[in-house]
Amino acid sequence: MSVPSVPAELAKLRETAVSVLRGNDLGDITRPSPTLYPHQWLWDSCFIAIGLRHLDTERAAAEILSLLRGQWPNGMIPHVIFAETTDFYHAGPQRWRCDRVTATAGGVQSTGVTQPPMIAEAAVRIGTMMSSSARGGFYRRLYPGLLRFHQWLYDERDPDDEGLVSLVHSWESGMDNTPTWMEITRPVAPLGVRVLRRLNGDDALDALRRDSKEVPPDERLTSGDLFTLYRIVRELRRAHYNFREIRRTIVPLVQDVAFNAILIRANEHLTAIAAEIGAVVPARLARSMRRTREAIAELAVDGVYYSRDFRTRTLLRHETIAGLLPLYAGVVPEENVDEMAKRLASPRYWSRFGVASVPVDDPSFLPRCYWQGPVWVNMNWLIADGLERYGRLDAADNLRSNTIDVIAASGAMYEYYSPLDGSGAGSNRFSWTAALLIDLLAGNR
Ligand code: 9WN
Repeated sequence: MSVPSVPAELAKLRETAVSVLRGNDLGDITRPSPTLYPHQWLWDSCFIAIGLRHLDTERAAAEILSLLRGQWPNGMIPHVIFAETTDFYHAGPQRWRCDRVTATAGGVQSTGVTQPPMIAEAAVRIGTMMSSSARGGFYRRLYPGLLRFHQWLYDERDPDDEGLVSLVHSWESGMDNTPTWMEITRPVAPLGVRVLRRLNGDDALDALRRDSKEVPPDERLTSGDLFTLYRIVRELRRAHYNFREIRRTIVPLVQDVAFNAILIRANEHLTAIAAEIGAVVPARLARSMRRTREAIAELAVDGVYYSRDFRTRTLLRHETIAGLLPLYAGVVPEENVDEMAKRLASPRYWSRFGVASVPVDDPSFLPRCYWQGPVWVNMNWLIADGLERYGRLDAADNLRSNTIDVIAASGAMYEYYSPLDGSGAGSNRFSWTAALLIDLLAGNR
């Protein structure tokens, strides 16, 4: 496929991105980073495929279809599908033991939770690069599994038919240590963590963790929080990953605003895919889809969107980037869009480098710590897409070019970037940064 015409220095950056993707390619899946994340992640593969389509459309389609190997009989597509590798991952199959509960479609090992449903978006983007007959073939292979996944989201995770699906672990949100989730998660910390915290000895746990060998611990979530997330996995395992049982445990349950916003967009794409192959979305699912569009309004107060505690129905009033994703969903009433775009463009969120994951004046803001402040390329991509569909073209273009600039200035494909000085953090060979850079440089809409 021809390389789009970009200036020489950007062409070199694109080459770096391509080599990162090649280096992380494991055949028909791409790992998010060489040592930190050596398996396949659901939403990572989607963002990766959106970039890969410019290099090799077939390969991009394979990346998406390979997610179906992990599908559970109940329809869930898991957040991680474990690759056959001896590379160490801190939350590997032994922590989940899902093989005791179920088998997967492809006989692969997986985690017992899901991740933001970006599959339909990726599929449609790939489809734009295909001839109509190739696209039809791709969609026909994907559709049955994708449909069952969307049905599972509602049947399992919206048991009271409210229109909003609930998440059972912050890993499902993809924003592991975002303050909203940490606030609701910390009260269920294991006893040891609570005692150490009282003695102010969180650091004592650092020696026990194994996820911070590639990346300094202060760029990831705290050890106390990590051990709490492990505890929640243990609870989920005991509840057989079944929502009816999970409901009866101490596991925090959140109607996550970003996840539901992504679901809304995914539902639209799923409907378009169905129409193209002459399938009919079952009426029950179509009704749930409509309900989500309406129900997300319940999460807004004075134009600001929050996640909600499923059990208590209270809004988790922490302003984060998650609350901007209704723009991507296209559900912000037109009369509120400018206000939201203004908030987003204020120095609280939008430094020169893209959108901070937590506003810089928030007490929990840390510029280089994971989802507690840094700019993430996938978030910039989603928000720019939303701004564009609302016709805010200048804002979308600015955000896209800032994103390219911050990656260019770092010279590497970092996992995330400080909103204060644009310095890169986390893994420096991160696949979705590479893939989305390639997509941004292609200028495709
Ligand atoms: C847990 C792979 C994933 C991303 C998430 C990101 C991080 C995993 C971890 O890495 O989470 O799923 O081990 O920290 O938060 O968004 O999908 O890149």
